Amino acid sequence: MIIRKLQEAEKTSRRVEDPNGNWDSVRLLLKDDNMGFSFHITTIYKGADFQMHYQNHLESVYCMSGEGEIENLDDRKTHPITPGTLYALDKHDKHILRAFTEMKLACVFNPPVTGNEVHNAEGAYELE
Ligand code: 9YT
Repeated sequence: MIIRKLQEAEKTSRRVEDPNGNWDSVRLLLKDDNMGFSFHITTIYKGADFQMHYQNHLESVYCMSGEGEIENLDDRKTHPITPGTLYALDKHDKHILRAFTEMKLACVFNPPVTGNEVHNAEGAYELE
């Protein structure tokens, strides 16, 4: 069994900051935990407005707090994100995330991220 605390994990290398200043993320579960997914608590900073495209991963995101929106760049539809909203990028959907306030999100990745990824120019993570 694995027991971890966010308050302790965020003091370690499990906490990563976006080099572009849009978010930070604490990876509570990573590939080497052998769960088949990774689990992250991600903070999106107020005013963030950025594109992502996880070509190699499926991602599910649950909003715990804050307000924002997601724009699906395939159909150009925009969806509000408020506490209780889940979005799942089941088609590797290319998207823009906008945070009107700071947002706290719980994110799951399949396959799991290793902890060393940074977004490439497409806003994707390479497979390692
Ligand atoms: C909202 C979102 O896409 N979060 C992704 C997780 C975060 N960027 C991370 O841990 O790399």
